[in-house]
Amino acid sequence: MFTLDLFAELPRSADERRQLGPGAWLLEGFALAQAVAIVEAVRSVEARSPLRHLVTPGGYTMSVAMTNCGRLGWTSDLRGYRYATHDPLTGQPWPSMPEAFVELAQAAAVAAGFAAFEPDACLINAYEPGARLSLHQDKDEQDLAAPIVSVSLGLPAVFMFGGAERNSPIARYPLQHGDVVVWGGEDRLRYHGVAPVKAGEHPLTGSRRLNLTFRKVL
Ligand SMILES: O=C(O)CCC(=O)C(=O)O
Ligand SMILES: [Mn+2]
Repeated sequence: MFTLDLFAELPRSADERRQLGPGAWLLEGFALAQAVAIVEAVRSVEARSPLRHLVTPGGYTMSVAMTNCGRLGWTSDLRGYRYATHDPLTGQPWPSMPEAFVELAQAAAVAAGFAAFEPDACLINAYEPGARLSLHQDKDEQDLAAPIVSVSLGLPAVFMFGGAERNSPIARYPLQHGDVVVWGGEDRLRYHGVAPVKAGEHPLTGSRRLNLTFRKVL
């Protein structure tokens, strides 16, 4: 109720780190201070490269809407998954990655023990209630030495973190607004996904959850 809502809005300390694996960390609240600026920047990316529901090579339309910023952007169609320099929807290069995004991703990587992270792609995922991301590996990147840095904003979600095999046991971690998950090293190819997002309203993002994953492709 009223008191509980107040507590839910209290910023958590930025130094709560939970180790999820030898090379995997949940950095609670790590992106909270930059949240307003990130959401604004996402709006300007969306204005140039709109969110869209991609089709998988198997012909399935994804429930998560996606766009990108950075030198490369992840995309999918019936021909396969790939990174592209240009947005297939507009024919234009993806909007550039704001310097503040790079700095946040680098700081999170350092906090998780990965120095010198230079992301060249930022995939932006927008989840409306009910949207989900099924279990997958991030393996379209050539550089598997670099970690994945994943920033969550808006509505909460449950992150499913499996193992090296599709049928490995799956741990479930609640992700809140401002949380950052980093996985690399021997955890780099772990299967992961997001359970269906529950309906709700967030002061900053309204009825959606935003997620930004920073990757080093080349
Ligand atoms: O939304 C998330 O928390 C995870 C996103 C993800 O795994 C991806 O974009 O590949
Ligand atoms: Mn992923």
